Amino acid sequence: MPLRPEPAEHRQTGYQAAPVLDPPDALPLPPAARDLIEAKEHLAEYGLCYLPGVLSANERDELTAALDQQAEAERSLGPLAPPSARADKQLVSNMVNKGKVFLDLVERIETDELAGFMLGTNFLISSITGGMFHAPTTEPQPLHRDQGYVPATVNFPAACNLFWVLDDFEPDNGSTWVVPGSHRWKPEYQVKAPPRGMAAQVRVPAGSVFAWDGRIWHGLGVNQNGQPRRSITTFFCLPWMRQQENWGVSCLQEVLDSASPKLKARLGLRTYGTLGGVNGTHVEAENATPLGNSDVVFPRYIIGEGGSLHPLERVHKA
Ligand SMILES: O=C(O)CCC(=O)C(=O)O
Repeated sequence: MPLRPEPAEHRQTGYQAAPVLDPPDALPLPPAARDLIEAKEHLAEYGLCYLPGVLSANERDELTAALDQQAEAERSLGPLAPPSARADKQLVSNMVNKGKVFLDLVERIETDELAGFMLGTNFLISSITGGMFHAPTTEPQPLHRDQGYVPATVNFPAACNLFWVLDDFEPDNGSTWVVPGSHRWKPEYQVKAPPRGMAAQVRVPAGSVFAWDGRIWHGLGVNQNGQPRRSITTFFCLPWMRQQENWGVSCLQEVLDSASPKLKARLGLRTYGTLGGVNGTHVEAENATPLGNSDVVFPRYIIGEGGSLHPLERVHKA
């Protein structure tokens, strides 16, 4: 007998995949999930789920008021306004820096459970974005997969979206088009968008969390009635992937100073194996383990050529 290695389980997360759908058919839309257990079952089967009644009326009002205020402030920045601030569908990006109320979504039980189910316990914030319509639109967004930059042969979720729904998502106000079950298609169907006729438009009540697997084909609908259809999108990824926002540069120091250890870890300030360290002058790190995960402690200086010391500068409020 030639010497051969022993086969072993190699999954990094507890995600349980449903069987491949071959031929690549669309499933019906899932019903509302009754609890987190059912929500996870829907994620495995349909690749998406929505769980109503997650945000209380007060939480929804607070998030809506904070989003409205932020959106208006960014629209008022004149020539400095970010590109989408004056568009009919305004996106408010990098919400990590825009209020604790948005960051609190990351630490909720629903986030731990749903993103953790798809990505394992060490998942990272890839981006946090608010969205609202200011006027009707004419074109739907092309169908796409959020992990379109990951090779199609990757047969597990590498990213996932959790939408915190602040206004009812209805076909008239541009609710999301989705192709349920498309996360279970073979890789050759995960590259080119399927015919639009395979997609269905969701109806998700305000106060829900609406989640999908990064492999699901989907796209924003056409807003016909000019209603705002507001939401906050928390987008997460595996701990060994690049994040959508370059937090290392753009996260304000004030935010890090007041962040809980869990939030810091979600922002990437906990090493994952050998990834994510900040190397510089000596730091006293209480919890550092040679090959395990540990909180990143910023060194006072980065060491340059010839041992020159460069203070580690971080982004502060002006
Ligand atoms: O807002 C939606 O319904 C979907 C948005 C989306 O898929 C995107 O912006 O990439």
